[in-house]
Amino acid sequence: METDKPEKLVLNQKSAQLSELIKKLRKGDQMALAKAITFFENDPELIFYLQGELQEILTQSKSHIVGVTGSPGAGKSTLTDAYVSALRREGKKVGIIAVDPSSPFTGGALLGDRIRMKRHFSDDGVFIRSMGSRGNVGGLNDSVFGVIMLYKLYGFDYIIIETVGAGQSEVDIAYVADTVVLVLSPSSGDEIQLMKAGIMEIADVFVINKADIEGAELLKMNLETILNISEVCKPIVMSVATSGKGIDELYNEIEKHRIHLYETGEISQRANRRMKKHAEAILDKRIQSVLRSIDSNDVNAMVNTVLAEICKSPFGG
Ligand SMILES: Nc1nc2c(ncn2[C@@H]2O[C@H](COP(=O)(O)OP(=O)(O)OP(=O)(O)O)[C@@H](O)[C@H]2O)c(=O)[nH]1
Ligand SMILES: [Mg+2]
Repeated sequence: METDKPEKLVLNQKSAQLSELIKKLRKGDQMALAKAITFFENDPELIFYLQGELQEILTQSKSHIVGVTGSPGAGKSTLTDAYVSALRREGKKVGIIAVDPSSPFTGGALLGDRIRMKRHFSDDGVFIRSMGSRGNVGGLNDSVFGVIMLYKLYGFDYIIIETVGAGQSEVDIAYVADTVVLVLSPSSGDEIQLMKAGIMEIADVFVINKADIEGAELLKMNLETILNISEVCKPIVMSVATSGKGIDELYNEIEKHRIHLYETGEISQRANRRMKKHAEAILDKRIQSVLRSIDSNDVNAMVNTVLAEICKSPFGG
């Protein structure tokens, strides 16, 4: 009688456990959701055991993915907190992914502490998961895709992803979110943000937060000038996240954009773009693991072959 290899048994066991967790999380069990996320973080390939549900997610889920990005300290977490309150008043369920560039991948206490949505902590219509971005070019951790799928299975109406807009991550969020909110503030040296290539394209809604401090109007004027020159028409919301000023307007602008995506059919283009990025992330992991599996003696032999080729070439010694 043929027996299964040990790896296959482990995988079967894992997929059985994952199926069980998925059954539970679909009934609203947040503990099961947290455990399922950890499963994915450890093994992104488990995604392939979601086949049946995957179809359903893709065809039926209307969870709207909002990316909130911007300079460090611009007020992203405070703004997200206020926006979540507005969504909760409408009875919407919200899943949050907070990406912190400095926290190691431990389920991320760091940002969890900072975001500390005190009011929402005991609210079962809200779930917060933070993740580190360390080791990932571009800031967003690859497992963001798996978490999104699990959030969709759970049935969140809105999925909010907060990323610090350092380096490339503003551009990355554009591959993941349906609506990108770019938070600028007069205290964050955001004149520089405005000059960055690509920023006009990725933002769907601009927020000038900290409208209560000096420089906010000037920042708005500069942004308007740049948008005019580029012949781009996008909304600018002025907000004071700490007092809740401007949050209703932000809510409305995101709704308008959401409706626009459905009316124009762009929503499926964005979903396809996200799936493609997901596939790329999985492929990248596979390539990395193949590279790691190459024996060092083989690598030495390959180096010697290349060395010999160089020596034979007209440029060689
Ligand atoms: N004056 C003023 N302060 C604000 C406003 N919004 C946020 N802050 C303060 O700005 C600081 C940074 O706010 P956060 O919400 O943590 O900013 P963040 O963009 O999430 O920061 P990182 O995640 O570290 O990049 C906090 O001390 C907030 O209280 C605002 O509208 N006006
Ligand atoms: Mg924050």
